[in-house]
Amino acid sequence: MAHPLITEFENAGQGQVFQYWDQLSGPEKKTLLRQAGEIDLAQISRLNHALLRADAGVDSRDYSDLNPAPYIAHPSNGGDPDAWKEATAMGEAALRAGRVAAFVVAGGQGTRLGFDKPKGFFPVTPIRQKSLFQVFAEKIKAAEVHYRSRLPWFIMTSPFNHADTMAFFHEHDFFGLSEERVRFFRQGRMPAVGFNGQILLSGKGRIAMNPDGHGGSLPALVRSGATRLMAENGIDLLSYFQVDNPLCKVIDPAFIGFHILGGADMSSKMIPKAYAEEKMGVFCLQSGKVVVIEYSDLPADLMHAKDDLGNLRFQSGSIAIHLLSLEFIEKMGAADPSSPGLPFHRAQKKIPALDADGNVCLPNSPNGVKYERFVFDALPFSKESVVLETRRASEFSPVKNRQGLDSPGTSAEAQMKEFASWLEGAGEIVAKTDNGVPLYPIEVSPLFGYDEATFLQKWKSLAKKPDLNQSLYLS
Ligand code: UD2
Repeated sequence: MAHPLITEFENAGQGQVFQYWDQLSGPEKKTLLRQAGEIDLAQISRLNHALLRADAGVDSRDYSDLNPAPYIAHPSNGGDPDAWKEATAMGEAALRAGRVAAFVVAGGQGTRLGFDKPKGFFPVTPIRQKSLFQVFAEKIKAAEVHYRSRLPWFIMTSPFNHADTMAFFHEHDFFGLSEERVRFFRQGRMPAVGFNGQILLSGKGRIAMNPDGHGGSLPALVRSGATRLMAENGIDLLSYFQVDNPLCKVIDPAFIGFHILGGADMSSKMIPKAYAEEKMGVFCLQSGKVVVIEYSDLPADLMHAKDDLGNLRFQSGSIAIHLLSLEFIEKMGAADPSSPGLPFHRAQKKIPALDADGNVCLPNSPNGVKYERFVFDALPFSKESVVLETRRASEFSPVKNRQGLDSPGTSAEAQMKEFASWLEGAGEIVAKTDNGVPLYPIEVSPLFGYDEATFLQKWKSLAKKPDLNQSLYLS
């Protein structure tokens, strides 16, 4: 008699998953059954029905009531310096009280960068070539020292990079952090399907599975016990960031303060987009709620629309930095049916899969879709939601592509420019090229200064200032 799971798949029209069953060894059968057991067939059927139609790639949502989302301006762009001071003081108090934990989503596959290891291992700093994970670890360590507080760090991996990520931290002694305060957990995964809705195989005994998107972080935070740990330790705020942006202020008191003062469940940082097609989600207001419309979904006329001053009307780009309150994560990530849950999106991909002869092949054009959830889809469920402007130069220079825009080269330059601006803020003169890049490489360890204010403090305390006319590493 067939295994009940096989019968279930056959009844759901997904019997092809087990078509090579008779050729599999005992352990291979076990692996396949384990993978198949993770799949919610009713959910796949619903998603296929809703998202696989020929026109489903074209977003069919109604955008007639879409308006730009209001945001709190940065002082360099007309924001109220007193309000920022008040918020910073409020955030610092929350940090000293130990209310905050850091959280990085590092489960993505980083295919664009062409790096065959987890993206957090990528060397990014201009001189020391520190990895992304090391940069974040040192920022957290520095904030712990500065606020005399404990800052736990949650790291979401995927089932594909979990073991490697943990090994990397062990190998590097957790970059000086206390091991018990760094917690790893895996996000969920979803099967890839062909355009006919059939679940794809990546081997005769293996289903083509993918991470379920960074939106999977909310259920994973609950499922893994991270939220329970937060509650037990008096932590009610989570500082969320992506693994690809070394300039990110992992811990930002002003942001924390505005989130608390605004009574928000989920808050976000924005920068004005550099140009209409820049690949960033855009903060909008829809039915009175803040939402992010991903760049690929924003209709062209809205993407290019200008306001009376000639600026982009929908200019607020998301740099994927958020603050989330514990209660909100618990509500959004709960497994019970009362949780609103996040919608899935489809992404057309070239998925390595078995062909009709049972050989694995990487197609030249998309052969199916991955289903993913996006964390920013939680925003409209937030009772209040603060959108805070930040400066691109000081907070956003991700490493996404091998070359060109958002590449290791542009990110190293942006880091050096930022470090140079800190030195200039201290009254120093930094020699630069015509493009404003420091002539001599500069790197400031987060342990020396992790933002302009902490840098200034340390710089002023130096009895003897280093020579700026040579490569400079400050640690
Ligand atoms: C994201 C945003 C975009 C903009 C940009 C800023 C989406 C859909 N788009 O674009 O609007 O804000 O960032 O840099 O988010 N990840 C996981 N698990 C997954 C998938 C992704 O942990 O299953 C992580 C990944 O490791 C990375 C982050 O999420 O840290 C962003 O993923 P991405 O590279 O797919 O997002 P991107 O650059 O297309």
